Amino acid sequence: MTIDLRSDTVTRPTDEMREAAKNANVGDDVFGDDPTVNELESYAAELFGMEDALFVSSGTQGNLVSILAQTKPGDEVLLEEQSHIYYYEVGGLSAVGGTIPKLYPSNRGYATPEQIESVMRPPNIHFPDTSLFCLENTHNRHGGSALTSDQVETMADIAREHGLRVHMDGARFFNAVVATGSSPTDYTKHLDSIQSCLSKGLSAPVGSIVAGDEDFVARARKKRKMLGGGMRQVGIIAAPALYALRHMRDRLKDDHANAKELEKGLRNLGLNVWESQTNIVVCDISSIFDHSSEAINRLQERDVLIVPFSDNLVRMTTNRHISSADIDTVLEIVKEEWIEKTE
Ligand code: TLP
Repeated sequence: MTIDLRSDTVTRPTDEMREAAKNANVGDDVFGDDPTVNELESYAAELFGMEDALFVSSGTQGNLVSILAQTKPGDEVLLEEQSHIYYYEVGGLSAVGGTIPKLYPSNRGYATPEQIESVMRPPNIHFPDTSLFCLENTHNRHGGSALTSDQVETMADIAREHGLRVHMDGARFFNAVVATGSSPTDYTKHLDSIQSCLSKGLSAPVGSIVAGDEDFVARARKKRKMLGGGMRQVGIIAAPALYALRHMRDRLKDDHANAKELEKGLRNLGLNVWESQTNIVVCDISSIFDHSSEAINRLQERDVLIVPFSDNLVRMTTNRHISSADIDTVLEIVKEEWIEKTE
């Protein structure tokens, strides 16, 4: 049996989700007629403590419509230097939105006031308008690090002092909520908009939520339409998404516990591993291999799938299909393939 640690996006829908999809009441959502989507959007708005919410096809689309709804072409958008929006979203904010990114440094996703101030521009006729500040929680390329709500407040306050709006890429927002013990609204009260994926650890087959105030969501809805995301009898996928949002949040703690076991086990094997705060484990393989692809290929031959993060780093992501027995198996295979066979 393959042990798939490539991502939490590989999670398949549960039987309850398939059942919910089969039985969903549907209508034409572009007319606002789909009762299941409407139920999902109002449940999400309440859960996120925002005025309104929008169901979108993916995290990438959620971030893009959020940026488009809060900027104009030529604006500058502040992004963390390792952020998913900058790294992995095909440059959509520039290609589609006409905005330019400016990157701020951080310590695993948390930027101090000084770090944020260091990239702020003073008013000047030559400069673009800086209109949006984005943060990522949990932070993917920083190994699933979770911001606390106090950290989000500090970052958002500085951005606001400069007249910026604040967007959170919360693809794994509920991992942060579970890891810190804060409530969703402890975070969202500091935000203008949030994008949160339902298709990762929550295991829905498709979709993300975008939330914010009514005006923002109305603009985002129109941008989604522009991008071809006005879907029709979409209750078919909104029903499993609603199930995921209602019932799958608490289970994320199991993924975190398994990631912790994996982190500890790899360290016990003498490997250089980042501290794991949620469901992502990042390991530096440069003391053994010239390139991460070698480390990955060796595990793939034993049916363990992981992904590269750089020439030296690999990422392993726990998810609903990974048990604690699987972690033991992975550690045994790592010991054989990475340590014993390279001695
Ligand atoms: N991340 C995926 C890949 O794109 C790298 C993964 O396997 O982790 N924000 C963050 C922080 C994400 O990690 C992702 C997906 C997204 C946005 C985009 O979500 P989707 O894949 O639904 O467009």
